[in-house]
Amino acid sequence: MLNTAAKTEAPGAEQELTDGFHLIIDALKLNGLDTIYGVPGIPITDFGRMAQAAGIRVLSFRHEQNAGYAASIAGFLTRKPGVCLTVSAPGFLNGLNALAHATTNCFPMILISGSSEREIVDLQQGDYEEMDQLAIAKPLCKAAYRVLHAQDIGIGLARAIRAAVSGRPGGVYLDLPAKLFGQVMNADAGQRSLVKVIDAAPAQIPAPASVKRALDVLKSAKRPLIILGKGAAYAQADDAIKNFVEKSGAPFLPMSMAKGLLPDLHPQCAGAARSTVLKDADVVMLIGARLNWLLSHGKGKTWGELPKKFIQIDIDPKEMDSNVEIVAPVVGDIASTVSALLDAMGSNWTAPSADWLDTVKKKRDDNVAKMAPRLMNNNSPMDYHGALGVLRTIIKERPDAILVNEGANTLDLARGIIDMHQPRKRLDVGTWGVMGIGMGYAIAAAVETGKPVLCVEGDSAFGFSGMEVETICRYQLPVCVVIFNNDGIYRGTDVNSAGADPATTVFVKGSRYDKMMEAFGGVGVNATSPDELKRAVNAAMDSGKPTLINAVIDPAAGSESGRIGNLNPQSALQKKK
Ligand SMILES: Cc1ncc(C[n+]2csc(CCOP(=O)(O)OP(=O)(O)O)c2C)c(N)n1
Ligand SMILES: [Mg+2]
Repeated sequence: MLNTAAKTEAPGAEQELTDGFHLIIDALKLNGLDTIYGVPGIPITDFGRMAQAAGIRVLSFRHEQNAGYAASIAGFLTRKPGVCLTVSAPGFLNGLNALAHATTNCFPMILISGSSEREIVDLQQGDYEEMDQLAIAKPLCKAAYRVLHAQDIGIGLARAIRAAVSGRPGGVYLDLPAKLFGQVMNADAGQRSLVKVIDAAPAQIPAPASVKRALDVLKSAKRPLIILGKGAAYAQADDAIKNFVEKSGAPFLPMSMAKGLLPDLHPQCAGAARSTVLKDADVVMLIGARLNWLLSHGKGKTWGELPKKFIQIDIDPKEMDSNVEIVAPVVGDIASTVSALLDAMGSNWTAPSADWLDTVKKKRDDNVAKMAPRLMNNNSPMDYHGALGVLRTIIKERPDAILVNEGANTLDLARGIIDMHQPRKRLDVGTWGVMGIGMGYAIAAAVETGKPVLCVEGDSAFGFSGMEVETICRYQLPVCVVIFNNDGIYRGTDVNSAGADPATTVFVKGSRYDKMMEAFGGVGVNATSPDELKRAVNAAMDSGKPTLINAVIDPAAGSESGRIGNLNPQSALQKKK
């Protein structure tokens, strides 16, 4: 229903009127965009109030970057663009990091920012929060649009939605100048100007010849491997993907956010035999995974000496041959492509040789057995393994909880140790390895799914979004934040050999992050052993109360940059200690 603003006062000219404020709200609602993550201020404060009054859920954050990350992961979880709302210039810039992150990670998101007066901005006459936001946003997103007239709001939002979700999803910027909100127009004409986007992300059916070629290559494999990326998780084609992987009989390796698409404890899962399968596979099928740095670009030491053939399934044709030759490119959306593959496989697909499957199984079982005793230690202060062993069991017992994870050691070790059992339950730093997604992701995960959220955060990682614990308390969200507090970045033991200032990687020793949560009425716990940690997390997950657990980790337990220390530049002049 149209959200009519007012009637004209003029006698004899009575007509229903609407305005920019109401048209934006109507356009969002018409397209099912019912949640906004943002920070209020000029010129969007009243818009936020009105949207809330009109039934849109408007979540106010303490910093736009966190609201932006929330919107980006909402997009990943729902396949609808997550909406972030900010003020002009500084608020816009704070949101921009998340918009670029959404684009890089292929999450659909729309950053809507209010902006200052065009006439003044374009003549650079020094308006309040003056900035040519559209020009700045353009290189960082899939598309950027500005709406100048109330009658174009419907089309503007329709374009933004389509750009965000169609093809390879990504971030879209929508610039709404202050004046637009107050523009008045005839209500009927306003309603007619709105656009309900039909089939926003149309299926992209792969060419049958490309499907056949891919299956021919897969069939020829002696040691096949399937790699599932977060694109496969995003597709929400969970049953088809599971059927395909099982029918192929091939070992599969989930990328971080694809963990749980098939359970990590599935007999074909090669997660615990990663280096073996990457080295020894002769045919590798990528499903919604890119050959970027996370897969060592498909070449070099990680991939071993043996020649490999790559099959790649991706919605973006440009992805093919990005790093190495793809002998069987299949361009299409993942749901359509995987069902086409399943259809074309027929009913008598031959499983890979027992030799290959046994090699992978043996490696996996050996690695799991090696790790097992370390996960059961009850050391105090804790090491990563003791603490993560406890969290692994908790997630196994609560497989529908959502795990948010960031840090260096805290990230890399949790990724390897905590098994995931259901699709889209692991949300983490993504393609850039960015710190700061934690509280924004946790808030959106709770809001969008209604499931309990367990956030496993390095103490440094947490600091990037820590103030949002107030937001978590304000909205009473079922979020349990566990901070792996090792007094610093990677380790808490560095000393500055040159002077009085602390080393660059250490924080105040013995900090009590749990007190932050108590300041806002949440539950704070200081846990010094795996047993204490287990009790506190279970209590938080049972109660659903906002909780922050300061998990005291041995400051000497971590390693530089977690598992990616090799990416640090080295000089021949100055060998690192
Ligand atoms: C936005 C951003 N800034 C800086 C970094 C560099 N960085 C990578 S990991 C990390 C923090 C690691 O420390 P912590 O979160 O405490 O995890 P730990 O290794 O100590 O468990 C930082 C600052 C980054 N990845 N992203
Ligand atoms: Mg740390």
